[in-house]
Amino acid sequence: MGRLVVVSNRIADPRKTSAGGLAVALGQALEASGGLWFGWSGKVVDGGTPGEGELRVQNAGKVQLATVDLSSEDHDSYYLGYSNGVLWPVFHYRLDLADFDAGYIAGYRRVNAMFARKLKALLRPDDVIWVHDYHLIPLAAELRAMGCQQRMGFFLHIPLPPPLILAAVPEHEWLMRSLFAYDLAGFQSEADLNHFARYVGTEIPADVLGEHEFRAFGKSLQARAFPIGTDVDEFVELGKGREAQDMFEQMRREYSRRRLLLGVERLDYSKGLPQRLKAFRQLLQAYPENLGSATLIQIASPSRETVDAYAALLQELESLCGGINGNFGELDWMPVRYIHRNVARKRLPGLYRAANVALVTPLRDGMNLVAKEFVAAQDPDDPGVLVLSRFAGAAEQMHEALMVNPYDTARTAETMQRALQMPLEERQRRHQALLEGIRTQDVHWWRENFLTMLTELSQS
Ligand code: ADQ
Repeated sequence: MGRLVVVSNRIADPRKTSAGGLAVALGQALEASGGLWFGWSGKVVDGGTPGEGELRVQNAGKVQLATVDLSSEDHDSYYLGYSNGVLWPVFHYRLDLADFDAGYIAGYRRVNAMFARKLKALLRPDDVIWVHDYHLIPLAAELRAMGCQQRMGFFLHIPLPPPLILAAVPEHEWLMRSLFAYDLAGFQSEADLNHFARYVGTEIPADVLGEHEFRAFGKSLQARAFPIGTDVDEFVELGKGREAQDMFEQMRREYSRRRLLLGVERLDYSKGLPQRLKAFRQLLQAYPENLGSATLIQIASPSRETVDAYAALLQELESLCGGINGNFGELDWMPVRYIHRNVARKRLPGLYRAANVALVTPLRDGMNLVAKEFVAAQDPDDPGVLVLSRFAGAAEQMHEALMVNPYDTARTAETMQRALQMPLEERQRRHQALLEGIRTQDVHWWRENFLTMLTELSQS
């Protein structure tokens, strides 16, 4: 394989622990090939020229990190507007929250074109280019228009909705057409791949050549599901560190007389937080033996708060938490601890391990790595129980979790109760099977699968 070039909206220095499993896994592949990671610097230049941004290249070990700034106008239209105001809600099936402002698409195209221009100057002929996520769908088409012949793959980290939902995006044909500039498109789940195949079969003039091969606009495209995993070994190691141990001991001390349920996510409407809180309220109502004991720790880190839908969600959550604590709480017991902050990655394994039950109940999620990290962090002799939404991509793999429909409040509460009461032997059996699964299909497996397929295509 030639040099690997990774392109994503945000980049991370893979040497830092805060970077997370994905960055570490990509970092390893980049390091092995002396690769390049290209993306937005995170910096917004007030009053900067739209479609222009300063390029900076620095070395992080053997890897080159190349970043570009965004003007405030580009940030508003490309990032907040089109990526997070149109694609994120629609791809999570939330047409009601999409803001189809006609001005956003221009910014989305402009930034993709600018990234392509800046990146092209850094490319070598035998590079293999791997583009990540919904911010950058048209990047390959922009590169191809400038004559780039390199192999290019794309991976979508979020779900791909069914054709008729996708078709609500005014530019859906253009978006899907630009996917055909890649050689390989990867999705999180078989369900997403199936949506893609149906879209291609119905919405554009295309030939479905096989289960994984499609031809349209004079181009062939391979498409497959590559479910992303977590770096299990890295996470287990992190769990042995002082920060994680301290966290675990602190939680166990503080909640020695309680049963802990835990939710960890970015504050996002796709994660099903209000539905979860309502189910927890139902748990307290329907199973009073939990009063004075069951405690939900809900970590929801701040995310995209300038977008309206997020401000509304924040208010709803605060009101639900206040209602539950006010109605059920005692002087010495608060049923919900809601924390609107990030938890340092080094402490996360300790928090997961201290919990009796993890609630991973998104309404829609590409994969959900919290589910996998929770399993990786457990003590195999006394593991916690994973309650998982059937609408997370992870549900296709993690069959031994307790599956729920997060819209069904009564059944979700019943499942929380079942999780809290599960006998040790059943917990161990389920955990062992889950752990085996996430170990076999970890983030390195995911990366290798994708890159092997992309490079094999290169040789054909
Ligand atoms: P996210 O929507 O961000 O990612 P997820 O996969 O659950 O969702 O989490 C990604 C990482 O963020 C995990 O490593 C997790 O530990 C960390 N994280 C989340 N909330 C945190 C918090 N409050 N404090 C500290 N760390 C936190 C998108 C898609 C997912 C897909 C991933 C990877 O939406 O479906 O699984 O990309 O492809």
